[in-house]
Amino acid sequence: MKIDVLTLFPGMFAGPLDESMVKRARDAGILELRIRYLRDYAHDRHKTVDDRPFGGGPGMLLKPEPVFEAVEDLAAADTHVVLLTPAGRKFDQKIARELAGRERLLLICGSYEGFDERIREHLADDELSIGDYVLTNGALPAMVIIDAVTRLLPGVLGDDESALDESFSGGLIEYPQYTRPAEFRGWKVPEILLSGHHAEIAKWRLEQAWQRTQQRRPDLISETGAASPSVVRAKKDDL
Ligand code: 4GY
Repeated sequence: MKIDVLTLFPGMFAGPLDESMVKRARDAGILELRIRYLRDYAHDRHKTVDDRPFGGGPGMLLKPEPVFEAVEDLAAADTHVVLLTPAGRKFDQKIARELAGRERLLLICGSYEGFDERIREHLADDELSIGDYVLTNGALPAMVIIDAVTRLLPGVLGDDESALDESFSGGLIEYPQYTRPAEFRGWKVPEILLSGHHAEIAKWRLEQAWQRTQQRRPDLISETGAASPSVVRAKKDDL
């Protein structure tokens, strides 16, 4: 997969994308990632990328010309062009899977108070938000999306890890997990996990995941596309 990022703050990307799984994916050639500096596409003496909003109001907007030129330079016919903005549809695991299936992405990071509407209207295929808060710019959202998408690319996760990915308690939050020692500062690991009864353990985990999800994230159960009670019951009956 090829991902280009268009940003005014390329320096922010040094670090997070050079570590861990994303680094592995890049080194293996599974992910080809390029950070592009928007100012390189401004041609006046001051490399201007922003301007004041028509009609007045506070702050500055990203002006259309550099962004259009950059996208025309960087995007191929099969490139999915994504604008990062709090006004976009909310990014989640389902969208991560959708993006992981694309050949090429171009992520455009917002800056200042926003963008000229023509960028949104005539360049973007998609607008995504990582959550209902306002950051100083779109660099962190871009990195969040790259991270979530990269671990879904074939060959990035080991077989053990990918088998775990949402397959068992799909759509629910994780069940409690423990490792050694079996007793730590007087706190014991639940007996069932030490029993060796695999079917009973699976049942316990599903029950725990289900209870936790009901308590902490009821939205995951009622929302379409997430865990439905019938799906969870069906899984339980399988055990
Ligand atoms: N949240 N999800 C986000 C963001 C910065 C003002 C528009 C977000 O995706 N992007 O907060 N971006 C803002 C700053 C202009 C972009």
